[in-house]
Amino acid sequence: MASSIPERSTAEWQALDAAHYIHPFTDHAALSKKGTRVITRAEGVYLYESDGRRILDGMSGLWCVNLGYGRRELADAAYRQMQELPYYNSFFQVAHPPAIELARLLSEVTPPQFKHVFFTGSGSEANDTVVRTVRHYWSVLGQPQRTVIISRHNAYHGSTMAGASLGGMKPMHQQGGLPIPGIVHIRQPYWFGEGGDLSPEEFGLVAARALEEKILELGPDTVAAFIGEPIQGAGGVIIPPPTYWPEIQRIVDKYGILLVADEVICGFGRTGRWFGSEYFGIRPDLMPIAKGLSSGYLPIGGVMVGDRVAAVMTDQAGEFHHGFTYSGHPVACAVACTAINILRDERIVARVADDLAPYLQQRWQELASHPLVGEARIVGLIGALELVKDKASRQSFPDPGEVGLLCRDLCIANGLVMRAVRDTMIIAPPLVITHAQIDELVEKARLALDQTLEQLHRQGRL
Ligand code: PXG
Repeated sequence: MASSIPERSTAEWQALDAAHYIHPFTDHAALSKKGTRVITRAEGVYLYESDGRRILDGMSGLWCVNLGYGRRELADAAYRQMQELPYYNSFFQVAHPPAIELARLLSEVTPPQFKHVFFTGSGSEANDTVVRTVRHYWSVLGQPQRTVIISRHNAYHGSTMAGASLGGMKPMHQQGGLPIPGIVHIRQPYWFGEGGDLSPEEFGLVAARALEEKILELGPDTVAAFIGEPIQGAGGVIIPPPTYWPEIQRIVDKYGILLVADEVICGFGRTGRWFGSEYFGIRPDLMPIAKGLSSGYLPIGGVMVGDRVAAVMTDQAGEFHHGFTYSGHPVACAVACTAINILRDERIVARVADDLAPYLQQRWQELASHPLVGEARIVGLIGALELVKDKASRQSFPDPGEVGLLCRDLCIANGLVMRAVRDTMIIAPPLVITHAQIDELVEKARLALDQTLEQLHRQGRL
């Protein structure tokens, strides 16, 4: 049978896109002026546009294609499973091998307290599942008043009602009457932007103690859980000072509240450890996962449920009235099993820690001396550059976001996808990137920084 996706010119795709397709997180008036960029194929760490232009994907798609593009084994796993059993559910006391095998594999690669998983179709659904799980948990334990979940400003936990509420993105809250009740936010551990004269270590403690202050303000017996990304991704790759997470762990232990580490970005090797929680030495009770779980090849997410919660949910809770048509989708599970096996067999997480991360770190830090860069920070293969008006005082530009966008567009023109979050440039390349490709990434980033600086001088803005 011929492909259902016909050959069309770039202009034809753009016209059809403008006529029919509502994109996520997009201002369509602005898009239709420019025309969408059309990506037609990809291989390894490179994307190809409809006109054949090659671009180094410094963002692994949307923080997910950790194994790079074009892995035949993942396509084969999907093809085989589609022929064997393309769909069945796990609702009515049934299951199928791919979901059971993936649950087993996850219990092996996650920290020891995790032996159970609840599957979802995405990271957002995983975080909706978190809200329902923690409230149900406390209710079963006879503490139904423990409903409040504490999160952080500028966190990202998804775009469903609960996911966007847990997130701390103001523009998202302003659309649709969010957050939903019972979700409150504390400050983020963003030393570069908010640390003032404090050292990173001092600031880390101050930011963590905001959790204790909030717990005391609300009343400890009303608080169900604290949720945080080990490193905030969409918020601008905010790497907390080393004092932050240990202090958070102390506080959640002291008040007995559940700790949720959102591993949707940090999970599956991004930090050089299997999970960001391991990098920071914390012991979460729940871990939402997605993205790298299938290396982005098919949509799948889940919540790892730690022993403390699993004991209650599996023994005392009766029926949990929650689930999705695609919870544990067999094809997505088969692909995820293969992705995990590739990570293991090719020792990719260790290679990130021992080889790729140290090399990228060294090259990334070279950019710190650029006149526009106020800070270059990186852990594993996730990093950021803070673009500033004045390096010494960490003074930002007057219209946050403008310079970042300029730099991002110049990166793309040079053949590199590097994202801008306000004036913070961020990268999270595939975990299979080579040294030569790291060199290419850094050189293209440097060129874009130089061009940005030149334009700012020309416009008299520096
Ligand atoms: N948690 C975290 C930490 C995420 O980064 C989600 C949950 C939600 O996952 P789903 O699969 O529902 O998208 C995410 C998603 C960006 C961007 O602009 C980041 C995400 C999604 C869309 C855009 O960086 N992260």
